[in-house]
Amino acid sequence: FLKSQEDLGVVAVGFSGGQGKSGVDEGPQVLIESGLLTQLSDSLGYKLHGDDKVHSYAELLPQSDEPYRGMKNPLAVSAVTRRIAEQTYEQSREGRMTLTLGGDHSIAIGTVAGVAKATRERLGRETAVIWVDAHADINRPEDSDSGNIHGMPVAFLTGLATEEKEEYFGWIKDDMRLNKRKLVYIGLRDVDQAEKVILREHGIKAFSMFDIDRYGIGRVVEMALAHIGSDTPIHLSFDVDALDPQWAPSTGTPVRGGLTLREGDFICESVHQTGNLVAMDLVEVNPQLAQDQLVGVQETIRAGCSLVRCALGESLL
Ligand code: HAR
Ligand code: MN
Ligand code: MN
Ligand code: MN
Repeated sequence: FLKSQEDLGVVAVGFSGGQGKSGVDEGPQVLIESGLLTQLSDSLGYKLHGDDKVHSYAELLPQSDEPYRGMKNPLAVSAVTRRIAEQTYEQSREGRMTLTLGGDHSIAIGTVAGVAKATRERLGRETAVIWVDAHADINRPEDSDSGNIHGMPVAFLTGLATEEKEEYFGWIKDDMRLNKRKLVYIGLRDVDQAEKVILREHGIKAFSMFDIDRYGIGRVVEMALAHIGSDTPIHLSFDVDALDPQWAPSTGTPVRGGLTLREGDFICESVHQTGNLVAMDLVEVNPQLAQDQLVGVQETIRAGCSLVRCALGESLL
C-alpha cells in the first residue's frame, strides 16, 4: 500500500495536554537524541521526510481552556490533534510510511484521522488500526472518570463520541474515521467499566493479557491480523504502557502484568511482515517518570526504539 518502502515521514509531537503529568512532551526529543532516527536511516536505510524538530504547537494553545463535557484541555487537544492530522495526512498521501513519536495517546486522534483520510483518497480503502495498550482509550467524554482525553481517542475516532463544535473535535469528519470492525486491541488489562460495556455492545475485537497468557502471543497476533483481513492497510498505534513496567517504567499510567519487550517486538515484527503497515505511533514515553530514574528511563527509551525498529523491519533476515 506504500509508494516506496524506503521513504519514511516522521512527525514528532511534544504534547502532553491529553493527561495531567508533565514530561511526556519530552518523549520524542529523548527518543531522537538516543539515536532512533539515525538508526532508521543508517541501519535500516530509510530516507526520512518531515521533521527532525519536535513540535510543541505553542502557537495553537489557547489562553484559557475550561473543561467541556468533562474533558480537560479540550481546546488545546482539539487544535493540536487537528494540526497533527494535517501533518500525517501530508506524509501519508505521498505514499510514505508515517511514523509519529509522542506525546500522550490523545495525539492518535490526529494521527489516525490523517492517515485514514489519506488512505481513503489514495487507495479508496479503509485503514485498520491495531491498538496495543494496557488501556482501551475508548471512553466517551461523559463516561470518563478522569476527564483526560488520552483515555478517549478511540471513542472520537470511531464516532462513538461526536461533537458539533469545530473547536471541540467537530473537525473530525467521516472520511477521517475508523471503522469499528477494523479495530483490534492487544494487551488490555486496565479497562474501565463503561469501556467494557462499549467493547461488548459494539463487538469490538480485543485481546487482553488473559488471551495472551491463554493462547500465546503468536496465536493472538495471528487472530488479530485475521480479524482485520490480509488486504487492509494497517496503522499500528503502540502505547508503551502495553509493555510491563519492568521494560517500560517511564510512563504515566503503568500497569503491572503487561507484555514482555520480546512480545511487544513480536507484535511489531508480525505487523511489518504483513507488508501492509502504513503508519505507526509510539506514545506515552515520559522521561520524567520512573521509579529508579536513570535505569528506568534508559530502559524505556531502549524499549521504545526497539519497537519502532521492529515495526520498520529490523529483524527481517
Ligand atoms: N481509562 C483511564 C482514563 O480514562 C486511563 C486512561 C488511559 N491512560 C493511558 N492511555 N495511558 O492508554 O482516564
Ligand atoms: Mn493509550
Ligand atoms: Mn495506556
Ligand atoms: Mn520490509
